[in-house]
Amino acid sequence: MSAKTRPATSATPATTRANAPAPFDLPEFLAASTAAVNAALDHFLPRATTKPATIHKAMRYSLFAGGKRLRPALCFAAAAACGGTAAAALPLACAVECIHTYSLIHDDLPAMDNDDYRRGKLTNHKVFGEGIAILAGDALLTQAFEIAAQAEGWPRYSHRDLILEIAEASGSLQLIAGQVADLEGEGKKTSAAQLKYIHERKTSALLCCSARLGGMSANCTPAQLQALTDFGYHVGLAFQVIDDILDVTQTSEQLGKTAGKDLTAQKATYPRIIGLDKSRKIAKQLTAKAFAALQPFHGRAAALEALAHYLLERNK
Ligand code: GRG
Repeated sequence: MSAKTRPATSATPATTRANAPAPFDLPEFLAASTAAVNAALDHFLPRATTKPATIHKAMRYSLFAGGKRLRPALCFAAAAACGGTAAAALPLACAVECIHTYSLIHDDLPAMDNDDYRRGKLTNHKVFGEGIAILAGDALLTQAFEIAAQAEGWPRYSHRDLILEIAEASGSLQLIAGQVADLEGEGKKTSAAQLKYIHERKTSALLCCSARLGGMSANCTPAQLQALTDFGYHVGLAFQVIDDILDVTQTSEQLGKTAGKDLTAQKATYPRIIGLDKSRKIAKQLTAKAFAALQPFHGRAAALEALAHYLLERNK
């Protein structure tokens, strides 16, 4: 990472002029964070030629298909807010991206959402077949724990804490619970409360976990960890509301996946339940709550603020 995008340290000037906050270059931060995580994932994963080559090709195919790398960026940004380094957060940033990619591969399977396109490319099962796609997802899930185990330990957070954090966010009470409720809700009338339950687990849990892991990699205080939890929770919900909006307002080309899928599958979404205008309002309110959660950082969370704003305004 360049000096400009490196997490803030006490040597980082707080202002460029008196009373003016330092401008934060989010595109540069995202580019540096993506480059760092891509290089590290390439290092951590077995080569595509390693036997059995099919599975390693399939894992790499989806992992390097051009995802936005938002969860790693959140992890780095949270580490920076707590005075940590990108280097310490790197294995954890890679681990959450492996979990995320596994969930997308499985979500796209015929038994689930049955999607042909993801990240602008054919889905994993379309290229490698269903059996290998299931195994590639399984292998990425396992790989996440192998990578996380290679992180340093910190005085306040042991490897046990890191592993528990990732397991809980991706287990049957969170990520999987959200997917189960999503599957079971298809074609049924869903209340706003049920929808929130799905969003909290399917989307917010892993985004929240990414922010918390970044904080842990900086040996954050319990108060900072709580602030990151509140931030990640609200930003995660806002992210999913925007995702639902984009599904009905953007084209498949813009999204890199099949647009309008939620409507076709009769999925519960905010636009479907409360309409587009109210959905946009809710996304803004959630983002405001995420901003408010950053107060304990006293202006040292520029990357997190910029990310929350970007996630609200994104168009893909
Ligand atoms: C465990 C099978 C299984 C599923 C868990 C995560 C999930 C539930 C399903 C994946 C599909 C989905 C709509 C998830 C909600 C979160 C979300 C909007 C994911 C897309 O994240 P982006 O936009 O994707 O960050 P990229 O491709 O940019 O990384």
